[in-house]
Amino acid sequence: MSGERTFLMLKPDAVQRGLIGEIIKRFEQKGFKLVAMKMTKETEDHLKQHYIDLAGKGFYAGLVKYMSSHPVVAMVWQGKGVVKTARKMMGETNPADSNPGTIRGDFCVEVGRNIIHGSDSVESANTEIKLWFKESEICDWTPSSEPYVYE
Ligand code: IDP
Ligand code: MG
Repeated sequence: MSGERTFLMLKPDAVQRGLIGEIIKRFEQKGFKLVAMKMTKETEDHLKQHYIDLAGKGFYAGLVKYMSSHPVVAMVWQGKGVVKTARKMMGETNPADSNPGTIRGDFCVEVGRNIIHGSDSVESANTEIKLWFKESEICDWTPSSEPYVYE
């Protein structure tokens, strides 16, 4: 089975709106494997680092403030093609452009309240996983369903 991993985060809006279970369910039912998860409230510095690529954007300061002011659910998911497929399952950055059936298409309206973060490449996934989790927090396990998800 693939060792590819992605970093997914349920943003404050997902937590406050009671959507944690609904969103996790989709990745679980797809067949991806949850290997790390924690509810956490991180510092502004941590979120600045997480969103460093957006540092030049007008919304950067507000985004960092929002994301560091409330708890989020940080997760690592593993599976074949999980980085790209998770992004497809999430929908577009702007919920208005997201198809029904995607997470952002089904559960949110505005770009600043788009409920979920997902790494956009394997490289950024590796960087983000290192930023959010210690190696000891990541659980290497084999689901009994594995032969029924992968041939
Ligand atoms: P992504 O989350 O789909 O990868 P990015 O372009 O990486 O999108 O932007 C990161 C986050 O910044 C978005 O998920 C959204 O919360 C926020 N964001 C992006 N563009 C805007 C904007 O135009 N206004 C407000 N917030 C934005
Ligand atoms: Mg992004």
